[in-house]
Amino acid sequence: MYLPRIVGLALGGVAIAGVLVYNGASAATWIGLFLSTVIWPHVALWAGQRSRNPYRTEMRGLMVDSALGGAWIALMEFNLLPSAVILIMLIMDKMAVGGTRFMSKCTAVLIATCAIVSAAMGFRANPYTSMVEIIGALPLLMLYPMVVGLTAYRLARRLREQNQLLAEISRTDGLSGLLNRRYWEEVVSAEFQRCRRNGHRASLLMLDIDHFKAVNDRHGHPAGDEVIRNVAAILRDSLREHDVPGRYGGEEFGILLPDTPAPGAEVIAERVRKRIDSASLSGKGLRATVSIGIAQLDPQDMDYSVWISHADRALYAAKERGRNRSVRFDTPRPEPK
Ligand code: GH3
Ligand code: MG
Ligand code: MG
Repeated sequence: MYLPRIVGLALGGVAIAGVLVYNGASAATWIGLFLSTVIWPHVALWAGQRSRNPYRTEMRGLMVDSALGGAWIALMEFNLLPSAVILIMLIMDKMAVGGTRFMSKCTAVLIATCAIVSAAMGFRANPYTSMVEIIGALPLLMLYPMVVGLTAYRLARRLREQNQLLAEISRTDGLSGLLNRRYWEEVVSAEFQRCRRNGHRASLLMLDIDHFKAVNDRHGHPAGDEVIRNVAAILRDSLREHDVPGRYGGEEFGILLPDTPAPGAEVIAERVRKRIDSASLSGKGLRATVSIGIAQLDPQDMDYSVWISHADRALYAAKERGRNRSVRFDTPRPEPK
């Protein structure tokens, strides 16, 4: 609230000064004006930065703004235009920040302060507004709504950016940086529908790290995590731009290969497998192999989960046949290597 407050109070100060000049106010009143419009915003910033609950401190600061506004309306002896402008600006920004409830609370504080100060002054009222006072109130009337509008826009934009970030985080698996299972399956489902509509061919790979439990048991979970991260990095590096890898489960990955019939998928699977086989997968030089199941989309499949289960069955077959290999669904013999 620092910028809108510093601008709003400065402009409010100008509006009030217009009246004080006209009324020939005392030195004490001028000092009061200086304190409440020039010094107070800095005090509010300082208090907010030191606070353990900056939000609550800021809300209290906004209430102080209203109290000060009420006091100044009484001190201006209800000079009509500046009083009305200050009142409506203080209502508007409270509404923008905290809705009708917060606005009502602050306005009640404003009215109470105004009543107390006015009573102390013997309820003096002098509502006539001169030309000088009209001119003094104009900057507040014209500029402050722009500042509040800009602040609201900036907040809305930040909210949108944070929502986008949140959406991205909710799609991503934290360890590997690949899509998480839920979103990867959504992409597979969408591709499944697309291929059914237009007759395109696509394939899935299911990849599982071999004897991964042993890696964890021998080298510890952090080393296992590093292996998972490095396998994910190799996947990202060795796939084409429109291929979609995801982390399906613990040490199991799914890879969607759009516009790729089974023979092409086998080439890609072998490329990935060999790269992982020959790579060092941790700082300590850990090695690991993977088994890969391959399934081309079958137009007979009822839904995408059948397609995934075919790739899974092929993966199971690759494990059965000795691991560190890729196997195509429905192939009678292990793939020649
Ligand atoms: P196989 O060759 O048959 O796949 O043997 P495996 O040992 O890889 O298979 P298994 O499914 O028995 O073990 C998988 C292990 O992966 C067990 C689990 O502790 C480990 N694991 C799963 N998720 C993570 C993870 O996020 N980090 C680490 N470090 N380990 C994980
Ligand atoms: Mg495994
Ligand atoms: Mg597994």
